[in-house]
Amino acid sequence: MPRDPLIGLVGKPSAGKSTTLNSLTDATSKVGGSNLSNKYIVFFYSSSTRISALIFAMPHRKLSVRLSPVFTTIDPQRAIGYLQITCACERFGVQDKCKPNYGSCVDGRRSVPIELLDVAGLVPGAHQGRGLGNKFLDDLRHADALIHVVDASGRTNAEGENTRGYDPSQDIAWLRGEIVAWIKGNLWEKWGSIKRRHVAIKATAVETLQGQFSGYGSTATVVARTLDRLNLKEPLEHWTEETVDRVVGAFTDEKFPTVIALNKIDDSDAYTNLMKITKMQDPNMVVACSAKAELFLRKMAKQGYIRYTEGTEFVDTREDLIADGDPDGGGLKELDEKNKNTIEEYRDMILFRYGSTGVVQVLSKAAEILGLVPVFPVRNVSTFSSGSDTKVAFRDCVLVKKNSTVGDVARKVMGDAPIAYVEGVGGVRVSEDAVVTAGKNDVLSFKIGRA
Ligand SMILES: Nc1nc2c(ncn2[C@@H]2O[C@H](COP(=O)(O)OP(=O)(O)O)[C@@H](O)[C@H]2O)c(=O)[nH]1
Ligand SMILES: [Mg+2]
Repeated sequence: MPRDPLIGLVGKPSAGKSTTLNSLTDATSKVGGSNLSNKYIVFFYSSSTRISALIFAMPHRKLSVRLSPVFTTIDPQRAIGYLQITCACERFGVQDKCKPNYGSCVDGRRSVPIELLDVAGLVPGAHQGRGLGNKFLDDLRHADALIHVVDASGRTNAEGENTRGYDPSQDIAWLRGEIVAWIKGNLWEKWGSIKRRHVAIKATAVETLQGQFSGYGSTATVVARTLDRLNLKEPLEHWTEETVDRVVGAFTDEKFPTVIALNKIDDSDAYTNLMKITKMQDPNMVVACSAKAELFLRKMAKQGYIRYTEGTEFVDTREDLIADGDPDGGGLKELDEKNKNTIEEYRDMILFRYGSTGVVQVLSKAAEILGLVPVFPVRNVSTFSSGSDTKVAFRDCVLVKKNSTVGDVARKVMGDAPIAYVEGVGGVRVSEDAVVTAGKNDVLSFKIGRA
């Protein structure tokens, strides 16, 4: 059964992992309804044994239970963040009827829950067991993509201790190097016997490597893509150590695609580092952000001091709204001087300069490199409803990885229930082999029964 995607936050101590996690988790969007009596069995989250096991201590995942709304923090390191996507309701002009079970949808901008993992404890030398090295690397294997949180202010050194003028571009190379060294170490240690077995059983390179890499959550497809990318000529038994290094490097990039979050852009020292790193790295993989600012803005919004649209530059205070002609100031509370200044500063340093705090964009970027496709399982493909209440549309949304088929989605959503056929928009039958993409085969109704 396909797992739910999991995004890991990595980075040295004090880079801002926990702050980033909290800022993405503490969503002002409401979380689901406590409608446990809903009879339609949508195995929405039950496909994830982990979550269901942790929350309900449920022995079997086929239980038709919806998650209770209190699922923001699963354990100190795991949390549910909200990924912003364009909802299918917009395409069909039913924004008014759109009522997500989890997350929210405002005018077609939908916040979809996604699991995040704070992978703490990485320090240089982790692969040799330094710090929480082994624990870190063990956590890491569950992640499908990584967000590397980098302290772009240069005010913390490689170990996360206070300093000034540290070059944060070093962290980018160093972190990937740790992962590569860990995987290489495990492989190289046994290389002699791996080779002998490979020759003796006449295995393919994919089979042999997958045997070694499955522990990192790899699949044969990932290994095959890695080898395709390298286009190696020599058979595995003749690989030199240098070839093995290249294989491990390519596998790391394939298995752990990484977004670089250049954090702390509210700090005056960050700007030059930012310019430098954006020039060095694939600009498409780098996002500037301020987790601290995002956390602050969400908190102030939640407490009724400001209006803030997450992921945008739009912040309104009571004063702003009064100036705009609303004598009631939108019903917002009056800010004290200190918080007023902080908001002014964030506007100047971040919102007007970068267009947003960047944190929402960090998560979107991670979803993009993973190629996550939002799919909307419905009961009825005309009303888009999930239950008897046809006035409510698009209750559910699941995120699947790119190249997933309709059949993959069916198993994720329906578990082992026998599917008679699958209906798409317009009542057309959709093959279980059809690939789901954004806008195509992404609104599906699974009909239970024998075909
Ligand atoms: N200026 C600034 N400080 C931040 C930002 N994000 C985190 N911090 C601070 O950096 C320190 C370490 O943050 P934390 O999230 O605990 O880092 P972790 O060790 O990577 O989890 C804390 O004092 C945070 O307040 C940011 O965007 N800007
Ligand atoms: Mg932390």
